[in-house]
Amino acid sequence: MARDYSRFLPSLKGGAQSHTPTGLDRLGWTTFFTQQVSVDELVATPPVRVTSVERSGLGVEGDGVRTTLPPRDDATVGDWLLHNATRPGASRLLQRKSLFRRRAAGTGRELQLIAANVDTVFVVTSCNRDFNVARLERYVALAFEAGVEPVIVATKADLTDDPDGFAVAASEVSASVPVVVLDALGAEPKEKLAPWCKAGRTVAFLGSSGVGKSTLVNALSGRVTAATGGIREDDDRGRHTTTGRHLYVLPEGYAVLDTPGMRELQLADAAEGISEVFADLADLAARCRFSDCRHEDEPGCAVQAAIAAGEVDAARLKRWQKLQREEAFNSASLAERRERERSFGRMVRSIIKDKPSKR
Ligand SMILES: Nc1nc2c(ncn2[C@@H]2O[C@H](COP(=O)(O)OP(=O)(O)O)[C@@H](O)[C@H]2O)c(=O)[nH]1
Ligand SMILES: [Mg+2]
Ligand SMILES: [Zn+2]
Repeated sequence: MARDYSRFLPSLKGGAQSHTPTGLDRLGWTTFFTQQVSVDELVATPPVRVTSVERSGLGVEGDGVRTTLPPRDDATVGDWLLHNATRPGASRLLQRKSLFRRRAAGTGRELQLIAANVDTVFVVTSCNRDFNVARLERYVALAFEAGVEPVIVATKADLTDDPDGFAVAASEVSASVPVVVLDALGAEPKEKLAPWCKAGRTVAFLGSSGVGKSTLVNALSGRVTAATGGIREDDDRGRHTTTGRHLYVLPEGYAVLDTPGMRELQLADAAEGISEVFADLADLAARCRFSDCRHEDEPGCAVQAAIAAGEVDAARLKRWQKLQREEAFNSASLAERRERERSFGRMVRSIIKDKPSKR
């Protein structure tokens, strides 16, 4: 029996897309996901994308489907699920192209899922006191670690005399990260961000509160989609409040994610992302005489040699080392906590085993 499942096959094959995508395409469905699913599964459990996460459940959207699934910890906004209409809780979560996570603030410090299947993240700062190279490096490392392409966007170009100075400073974060400087309230955003806002793609915004993320979302969508101006989306401890994260599917056929501002961003399990941002330094370090070189006063240090030659900024080395220390501390404490939990489990099991009644 021939079944028509052509609507599940992405019609976008990359390259120039002149047509407006329909159905699942506009939600970001690609062959990456088709490959994970059998035809029978596609028909029985059609794909839906998580467009919002609330305490009460997951808002999902598919081709002709818009519903709410029971809350679950393993899914986040941007995820794809195979919608099981008879047992919604059993809907299968598909493997992700990319995943943003962060260490939760507070005592538990567990990893929180922020967003899945994002193609490009606009790391937003503004041409004012928010601008901070160390913070940009941190966000870009997070993006690299997540498997997402970062683009630095510096807003409020209209409020500075020196937009070019900010552009130059931002371009020093990483040679492989594009930089866009713009006035988010002006006419520029759509055109300047167009190279990354293509049909079938998903873009997201990261950055501190007040830098203009929601303003950009509204500029792209051409209407008021997200609330702007001092709306508290994140409490003092960096927890998301119920105003949550939303994925907006725009008429142009790409999806935009507006994430709450993140006041504290601790990197954990992000060693690769950090090495990618500081690839220039990591390459140099590989040429130091000692493999455990601290790049201080060791003989044969290629990093210090590059600093002496004026090829590398000493402050950049300091920021790299600080981020590495922080990441190592956070990752180690996670590993230690897991180990404590394991040994506690072992102890409980041995107590149960040694109970007098068992003898
Ligand atoms: N002059 C100017 N104001 C901006 C620009 N971008 C954002 N704003 C203003 O900055 C405030 C915070 O913007 P919002 O989009 O809410 O920031 P978010 O917290 O990152 O979502 C709002 O009052 C915006 O109108 C810009 O490029 N130029
Ligand atoms: Mg906002
Ligand atoms: Zn060295």
